[in-house]
Amino acid sequence: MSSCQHLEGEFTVQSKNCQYNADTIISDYTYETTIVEGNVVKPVKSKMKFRTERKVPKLGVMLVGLGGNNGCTCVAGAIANKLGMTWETKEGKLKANYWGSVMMASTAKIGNDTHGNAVYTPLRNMLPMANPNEIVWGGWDINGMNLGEAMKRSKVLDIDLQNQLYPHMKNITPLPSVYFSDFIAANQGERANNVIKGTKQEQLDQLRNDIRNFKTNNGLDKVILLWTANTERFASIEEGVNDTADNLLESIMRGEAEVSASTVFAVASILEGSTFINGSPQNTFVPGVLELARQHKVFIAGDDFKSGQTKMKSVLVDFLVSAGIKPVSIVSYNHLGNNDGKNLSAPSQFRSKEISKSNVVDDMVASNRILFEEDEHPDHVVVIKYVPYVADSKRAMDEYTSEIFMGGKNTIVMHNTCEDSLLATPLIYDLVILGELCERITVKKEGSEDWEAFHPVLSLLSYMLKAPLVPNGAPVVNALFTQREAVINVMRACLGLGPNNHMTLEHRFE
Ligand code: NAI
Ligand code: DG6
Repeated sequence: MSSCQHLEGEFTVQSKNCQYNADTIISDYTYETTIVEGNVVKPVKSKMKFRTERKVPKLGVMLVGLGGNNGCTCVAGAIANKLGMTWETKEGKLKANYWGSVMMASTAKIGNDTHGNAVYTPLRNMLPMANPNEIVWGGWDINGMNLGEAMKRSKVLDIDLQNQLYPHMKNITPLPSVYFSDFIAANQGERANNVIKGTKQEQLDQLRNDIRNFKTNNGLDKVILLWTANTERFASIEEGVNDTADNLLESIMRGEAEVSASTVFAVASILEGSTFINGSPQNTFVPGVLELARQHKVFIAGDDFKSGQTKMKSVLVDFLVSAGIKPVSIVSYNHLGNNDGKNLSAPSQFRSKEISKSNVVDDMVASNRILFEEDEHPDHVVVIKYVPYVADSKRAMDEYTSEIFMGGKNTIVMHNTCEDSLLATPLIYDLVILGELCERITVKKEGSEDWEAFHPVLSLLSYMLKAPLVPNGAPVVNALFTQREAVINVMRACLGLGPNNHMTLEHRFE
């Protein structure tokens, strides 16, 4: 019998380090790190308080790319869960769930019971957080198809479920969007029948109006924007164009061609005080956006959902390198037949994806100087092919070759088949739930009078992202479980609990 115990409901922490007030949870926390200077290693402690606002706001999420496979699956999934839908399949009756969402469907060890058994809690019970069932979903798409039809077009969900969802989806239509044909593949042109006309400045103003109207019309406390639209080509970073916040705003005013649609959305979001998350690989966050986010103290996070092949890679390579095994060749093929695959069949859009898929092992490789020389990397190749027949069911094939003990070689081959949007959608829920929670957490460092928010570049969302954006000078962490522990341990800190240390000393002595 398993010795795992479970805390099913909400819980309270009983400790002088954790104070529950009507509106806030305030914790006293000692952050312990280790500084290394030359050959000297010094433990360092710093004291701080964490403050978490307890009231979960009425949240609206505006998806850019609402009518796409991820966009409509996201809305469909929330409706199906909210209404507790069940549907018939050839394998029997299924029920809506949030599997694949780390915030909604995973647990974390919170402590031990009095017999020393590990006790787990759903992550969603650790702190007050938004529930996707209660989120108001909306957004934009350059294609005007209603979400009922878009759901059919996507071929993602089972037909009995689609039939039940259709009446709830058919009246949701995406707002017209900003379309700059030069940034996405030419093969997307025929979809662009729902676009905002006018100058770049007028388009920006329209997006800002859309955000305000969405907030007012739905009585929302807060709106978050998330880009799940087509992958764009990279924008070139040019002096006087997008290198500073002022230059970027002026570029939009004069209609500068090198400002992408995703950057215009990011600017609109920041100016409206809404967190902006980029689920695609392109460099939406040009230096001017980064500066604007800092000026307005608004969160931005990206880039590119880490959904399947890359998530596996950020586990497997971490395992290999931390086991003292040297991966020397990683070859990743994908083929898929959805509209994302069609867009990525164009070279410059593929290049954006190739970059975000290729950098994901760098930190793990760099962590082991026994195996790898400075600047030595495994050969790493990424191939993506468009095969319409397989639609959203993406096929990913990976070959990992490693050097092992005494000149041996080990090759691991993996084949993964899965609906791409069923992997990505739960990440959308996670990104907005965690992003919103982070907006309610502030820290007061010892000796300071001020409560400080997280850095505007919200790197805590890295778990869900292939190419995590981090504050300037901060190290990028790709290793999946390190990213997950960071989230859990920050949540524990908000409750005055130390990090999970996994030492289980209570079981290691007589
Ligand atoms: P999709 O092609 O089905 O959906 C994208 C939607 O964006 C389309 O409906 C399109 O009309 C719309 N669109 C394009 N430009 C727009 C604009 N300027 N404004 C508003 N809407 C616009 O693609 P899917 O499968 O939903 O993926 C969305 C994005 O997420 C892609 O960039 C993809 O690379 C990225 N992604 C997807 C993952 C997955 O597992 N599904 C994982 C990682 C990233
Ligand atoms: C083909 O690779 C299409 C892409 O959009 C991916 O499906 C997506 O980036 C997911 O990639 P991964 O590596 O996280 O499974």
